[in-house]
Amino acid sequence: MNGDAVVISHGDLDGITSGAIGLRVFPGAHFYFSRPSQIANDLFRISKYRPSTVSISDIAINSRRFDEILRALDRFPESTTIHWVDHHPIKESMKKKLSQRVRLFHEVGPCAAELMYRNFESKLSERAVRLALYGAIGDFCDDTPFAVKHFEDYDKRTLYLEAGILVQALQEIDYRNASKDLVRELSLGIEPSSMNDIVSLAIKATRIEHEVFRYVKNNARKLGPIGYVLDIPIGGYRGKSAKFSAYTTNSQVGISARTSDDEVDMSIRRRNSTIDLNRALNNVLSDIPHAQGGGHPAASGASMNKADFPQFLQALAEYIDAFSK
Ligand SMILES: [Mn+2]
Repeated sequence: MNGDAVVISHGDLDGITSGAIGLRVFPGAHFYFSRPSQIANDLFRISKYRPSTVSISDIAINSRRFDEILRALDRFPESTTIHWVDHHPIKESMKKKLSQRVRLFHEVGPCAAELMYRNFESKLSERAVRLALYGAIGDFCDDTPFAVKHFEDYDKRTLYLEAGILVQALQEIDYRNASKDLVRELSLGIEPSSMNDIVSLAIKATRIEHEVFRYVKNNARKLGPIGYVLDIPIGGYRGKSAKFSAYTTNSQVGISARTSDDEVDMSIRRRNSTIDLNRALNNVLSDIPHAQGGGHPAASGASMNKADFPQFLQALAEYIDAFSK
């Protein structure tokens, strides 16, 4: 693979659609999934192949791993062009440092797929707009000027159906294997409604989601402004069950947590609130050793030692109460 192009993206719908746009810009590129905790390692590995181009999309830059990422970027030959397109919050100082080596296209608000489209627009056909819109729907970034303008060009309801099929099917796909094919198919312009296996999975996932809702309704607990549910008896559905926890307990923030051995890992969502969850976590987690987390203002995640979870809930509840006053 020496000298080839490489596209790296995240495993959720925005990641998959921004990756598919990457494959349209760089046809024949190798495709890999990554995530914030893995990207430095993945870049180290890929640098050995001296690729001509690397396109990274929808991968948040973790401040704890920033130095590692810079070291990995230094391993690439000068001749490698590296594009990094992302929409997760990042410190201005890190942005500057990163820009010395990569072509950074960063904006908070739009999804990564929209940013990929806008960054490479001159090399893309109109088909890629639909991918950008599916990513926007997937990441709840469908109210940007770009998205609103382009929804007018199609029947928006059909776009939501196509994107909804993908969102739902992704709950039931082992993303490292099966979704690689999905990225390829999307990059070829195949619509989700034409992928029989994806449609079946989407229906299955939707039925399971209704069960998850009933489970959360019966099992979510409340601590002040937080509704939370522990260890739902089914894999995945974490963002959804976090959201349901907030609603079914009439709370501003919902958490769905999964415990394993000594660790607890959770998805966090807000409901009828403007609180910035990424900022809240930065604040609250700094007092908890070995904890990490962050993400978007409306959707974040965190992990920590199981024993610290009650203290975390209490601290987050106090932070939310102080914010709402
Ligand atoms: Mn995203």
